[in-house]
Amino acid sequence: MINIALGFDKNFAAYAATTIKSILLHNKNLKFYLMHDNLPKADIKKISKMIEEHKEDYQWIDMSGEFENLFTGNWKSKTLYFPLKLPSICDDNRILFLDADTFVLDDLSTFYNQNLDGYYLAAVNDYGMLSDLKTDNRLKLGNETVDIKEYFQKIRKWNNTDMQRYFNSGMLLMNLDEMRKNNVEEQMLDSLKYNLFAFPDQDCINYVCHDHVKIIEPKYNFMVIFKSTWNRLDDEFKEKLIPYKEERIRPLIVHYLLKPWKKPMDNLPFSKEYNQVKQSTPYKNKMTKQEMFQFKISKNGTYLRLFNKTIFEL
Ligand SMILES: [Mn+2]
Repeated sequence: MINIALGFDKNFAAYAATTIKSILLHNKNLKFYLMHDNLPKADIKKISKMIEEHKEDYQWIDMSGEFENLFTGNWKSKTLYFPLKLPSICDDNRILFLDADTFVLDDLSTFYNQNLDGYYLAAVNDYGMLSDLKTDNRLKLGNETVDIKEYFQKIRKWNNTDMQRYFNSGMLLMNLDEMRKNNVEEQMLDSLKYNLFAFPDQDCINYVCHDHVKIIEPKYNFMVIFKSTWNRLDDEFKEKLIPYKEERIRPLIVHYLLKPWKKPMDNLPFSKEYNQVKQSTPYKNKMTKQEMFQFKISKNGTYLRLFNKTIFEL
């Protein structure tokens, strides 16, 4: 049995459905834990039916009363906090948490059943963040902004060595037994009371689990990052990632920091396959707000698109 958890609201239902469908296409004997924030009944019905058609198991968890009034940064959705509660939501020994902007390309079972003895979880180093640390980017922190280096080095007090082990929270293979044994859920919820985290869920999980994480290869959370972030990566990372970027080798899990449903970004790694899979979900004809209305001003082009029709382009 493979337990898989996702957390999402109405805005991400179509993309969560695509993540789920990609898992269903390559895997068997699954149980989905679907944590949602006020998801309309119509969405619950559609996604449930899709999973039932594959004869797999699922459970909806209504999180609408939880995590009120916490800082959510640019994400503006409290769903990002949902994975913190998985040790008490799922009573099995492990679970795979995936963001609703991920895409699974293969059988998860060997990966899922790997040895996690002594670890709280397995995750992939956030190589995009290592690259962004070379910039003067400013991060939202409550009502203020702070320089990215100052945030990590002075506020979080994570030095370069710590940052090599700083993991991305879009894919977390959790050892729930070990987490429960060490009250990790309570520690994480507690840490939110005394800390303001710029990347709320991710920094909170890193803060508590840092010394107990098994850092694994990027192919288990191949992050599709901005071009400028890519250009600043250390050569060592670039070399490792290029075969996935060029679709010569299939990673197990793709994580879209740049979104494959936003045009004209549809030339991203594995985005053709992503959109094909999205076409086989109950959301194939549904356009989300992002898809209906796209506006961009940049050096490379300025355009306004409504319902996928270009209104103007410069
Ligand atoms: Mn994500």
